[in-house]
Amino acid sequence: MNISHIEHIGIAVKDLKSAIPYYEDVLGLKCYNIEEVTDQKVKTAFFKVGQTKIELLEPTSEESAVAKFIEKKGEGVHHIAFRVDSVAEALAECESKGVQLIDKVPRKGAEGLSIAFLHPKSTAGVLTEFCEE
Ligand code: CMX
Repeated sequence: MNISHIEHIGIAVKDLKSAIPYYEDVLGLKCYNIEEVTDQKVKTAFFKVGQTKIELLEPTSEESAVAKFIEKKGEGVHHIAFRVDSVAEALAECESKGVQLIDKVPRKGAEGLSIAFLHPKSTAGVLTEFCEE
């Protein structure tokens, strides 16, 4: 696979309104997009840091993976997302190397990207996402 850079770091928060002021007023970043991803049951807020984005994730349902994560571990870093040329190819390579996939085929994520996740039990404890434009 060809990873070009870290596309984003996903951070689980209880609510965007309480978390955004830290990123804007303390770190001086600008929230340039707020978007709900109904498929993933989250509302997201994006900030650019060079080529990489910070993606804040607020759960919109108790069944959301992010709600479950916050309940278990509290707010904090939830996943890391790598930008690849082809999510399908990256998944095929991971599967052939014995990595457990969460998504067998790419699906639609925030900002119109094609995305897929690897299971944290196969990736040294870090929920890992691939993204393709
Ligand atoms: N990072 C690291 N480990 C995680 C994790 C995370 N984000 N989320 C769960 N885990 C661990 C749990 O701690 C647990 O470990 P133990 O068995 O040692 O306790 C194990 O994975 C199973 O966790 P669980 O709470 O029982 O949750 P599930 O198995 O039901 O789901 C997962 C876990 C990763 C499969 C699910 O969260 C998932 O499918 N995630 C991918 C989709 C997603 O996270 N979407 C939200 C973001 C969307 C976006 O960016 O737009």
